[in-house]
Amino acid sequence: MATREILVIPDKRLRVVSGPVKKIDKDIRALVEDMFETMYAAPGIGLAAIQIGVPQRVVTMDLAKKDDPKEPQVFINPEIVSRSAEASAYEEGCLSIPEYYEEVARPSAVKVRYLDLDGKQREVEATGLLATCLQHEIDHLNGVLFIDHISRLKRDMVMKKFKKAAKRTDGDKPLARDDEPSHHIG
Ligand code: K1U
Ligand code: ZN
Repeated sequence: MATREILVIPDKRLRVVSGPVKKIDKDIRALVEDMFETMYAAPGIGLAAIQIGVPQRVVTMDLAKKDDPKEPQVFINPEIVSRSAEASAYEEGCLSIPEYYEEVARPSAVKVRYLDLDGKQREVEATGLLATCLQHEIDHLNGVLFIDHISRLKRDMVMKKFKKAAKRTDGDKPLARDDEPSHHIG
């Protein structure tokens, strides 16, 4: 088990559409373990695999109240099969957009089909926080972020702030191969 680094905007990998899990094997089980460790450490109530750079359709979640026993849930290849016409707004956060919270309106109920860790097909009729969190995480699997559901003005402001922060910390990082300058002095 390991805690993995959570990608933060404007990291382009957060815009990748994740691929379906074909076989639930030991690698997927190890990924799920790492996702729970990373999610609990953050701390967060949900995590999509792409947030740790793995483009596979895997989501972990735990909506248990603070001080209550853990309620870990895994959703593999989740898909929304129906959504309510009625919408409700909930203040959302995102581990890939730290310390930014904004209200988002989404369908208040969704039916989600998914595979559990044993490969069994299941369905859940979600309302409340579970409905919000499932929609937020399934968005991640499709390269969509919750700021895509807010006004352009607010989104641009958030992106500007995080782009500036990324530029500041870029100087601290060693160059990756792709970032190496193409011309050298001396
Ligand atoms: O996907 C993520 O980035 C995780 C995100 C899930 C989420 C939160 C709220 C609404 C929709 C989806 C988070 O977990 S943000 C952190 C958070 O909400 C939280 C952290 C600690 C205690 C309670 C909540
Ligand atoms: Zn998120």
